[in-house]
Order: sequence, then C-alpha cells, then structure tokens
Amino acid sequence: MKERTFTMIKPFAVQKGFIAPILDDIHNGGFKIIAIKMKQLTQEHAQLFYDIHKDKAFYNTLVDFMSSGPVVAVVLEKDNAVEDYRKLIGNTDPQKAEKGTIRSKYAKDITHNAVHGSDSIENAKTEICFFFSETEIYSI
Ligand code: IDP
Ligand code: MG
Repeated sequence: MKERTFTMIKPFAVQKGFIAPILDDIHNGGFKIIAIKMKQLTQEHAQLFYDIHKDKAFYNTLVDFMSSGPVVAVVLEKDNAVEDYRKLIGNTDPQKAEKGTIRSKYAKDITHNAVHGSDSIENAKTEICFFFSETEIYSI
C-alpha cells in the first residue's frame, strides 16, 4: 500500500553539500519525492518539532543544532515508506548504522546524523503538516 513518510536533511549535511547525494540514495531506494522545501528553522520551530524529546539530556543541543542552518524537508511516497525509509537511513548513531545506509555515509555523529525519518505513519502525518500545506504536496 502506498504510504507517505517525512524526512529532513539536517543542517550539517546541507552545509557539507550532501543534499544531492542523499536525494540520489532516496531515489535509488525507490521513493518518490512529492514535496520538497529548504527552510531555516527558528529555535521555537525546532523545539516544537522535537517536543517529544524535551525531557532528554540532548534536547537543547539538538534544538540549537537543528536551528543552526537551513534544512531540506521532503515528503516521500512508496509502499511501506515509513519502515523502508528507517531501514535506508540506518541507526540513530552513525557508528552503529549498517554500511551503505544514509547515516553511515553522511553523518558526523549521533547529533549531526544527516537526516530525520518519521518513526510511524501517525508521526509522519504530523511532521508533514508541520512543514507543508495540502497544496504544496503533489500527486506524481
Ligand atoms: P531518530 O532520529 O533515529 O528517530 P530519536 O531517538 O528520535 O532518533 O532522536 C532524535 C534526534 O535526536 C536524533 O536523530 C539525534 O539527532 C538526536 N539524538 C538522539 N539520541 C541522542 C543522544 O543520545 N545524544 C545526542 N543526540 C541524540
Ligand atoms: Mg525519532
């Protein structure tokens, strides 16, 4: 069944020039891009996006990092998109990410881990709405 997931190329990967190679891996993974935008998150936006982690020790570092430069927000479509995209990006910690995964290839460390990927269909919907209005998402 066609499913949507949400990804964000994080500031470190954008600064390093990894937008194109990451989108290439996404394409080769069989995902269709149905919405895309570059955006600078404010501290408040980043806090809200990662609200689920607000009690974690790494929260402030994460918020500072995520608002340190532009991100690329992307809506992806594919059968089983949520689970398959998590497989394509690999473990949160790039040291533990399987060889060939996006995080193993483009991340610096666990904070600067190249990309975000939704962890459930429900969260994908919320995260897509966070960045895109219905008219910015295309049927391709
Ligand atoms: P995920 O991105 O693989 O879903 P989450 O546990 O949802 O991982 O954490 C959100 C983000 O917070 C991670 O992508 C990473 O940037 C950061 N993060 C998670 N765990 C740690 C940690 O132990 N130290 C520093 N940053 C972390
Ligand atoms: Mg997560």
